[in-house]
Amino acid sequence: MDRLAEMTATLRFLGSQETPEGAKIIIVGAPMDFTVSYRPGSRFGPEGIRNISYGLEEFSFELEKTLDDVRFFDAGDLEVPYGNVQRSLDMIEEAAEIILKAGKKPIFLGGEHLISWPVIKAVHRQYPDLSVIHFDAHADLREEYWGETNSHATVIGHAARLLGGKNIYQLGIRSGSVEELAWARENTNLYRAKVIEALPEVIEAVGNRPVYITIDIDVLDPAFAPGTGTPEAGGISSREMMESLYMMKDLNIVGFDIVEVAPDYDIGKTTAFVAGKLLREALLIMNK
Ligand SMILES: [Mn+2]
Repeated sequence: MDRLAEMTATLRFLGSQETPEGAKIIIVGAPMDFTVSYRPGSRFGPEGIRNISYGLEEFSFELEKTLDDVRFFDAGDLEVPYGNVQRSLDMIEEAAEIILKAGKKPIFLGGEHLISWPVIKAVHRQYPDLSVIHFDAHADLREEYWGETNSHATVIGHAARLLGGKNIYQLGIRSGSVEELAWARENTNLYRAKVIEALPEVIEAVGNRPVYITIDIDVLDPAFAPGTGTPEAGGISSREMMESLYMMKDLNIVGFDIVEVAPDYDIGKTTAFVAGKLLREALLIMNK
């Protein structure tokens, strides 16, 4: 944990402790956006989310819980070497490993969606019966994208091959290739465009097993989350995403991330405000 304590942070998320001592949840920013297929900028996501967090209440009106009662530490951003994908992924995995070995729960802020892959790898080592609940507009099941196997379009494919695809639940998906759709039908649990209608079945299937939740903010309709690299029309509302999180509050959540927030496209910081509120509620739900 000393390594995380030494990380420099100019700003920590609302309510964070100043040191990792006694924290049960650790937030780490992974400002990486080197493999994106359209417009970059999610490297500024963690900073954008922290910035707006001071516009939120510590108290969740709906959960009736407050961040004051959550022992968590926002370690700041990893200093990923820009352009070096493999080294960056290794650093993210190492950070996740440190958190898990210390008996704490990791929350990662992207960055592009590929950052979930090294985190899921580390969490899976700790919890071999891990399931993943994946909120996204995109299937992210490609084997390679423009010749690269490590891409934000391949991340869930990697996870599915590691965990077994039937342990992957994909919600809100409304974009992908014909091959991805066929592969998903055979190998994962993909609920096309559906989120809240599909969740009761997913929650029942996961049961008490450890679960990792990954939220690509583009699962929301661009009307609710314009600040992202590859917006996709026809998504859910921020209300539906909040309700979904509340529905999962009794699950055994052992890791969590929010990815693909790109503040430079974020009119009125709308997307960062949604992501920040989701993060606050996730902290409150994971505080067990
Ligand atoms: Mn996506």
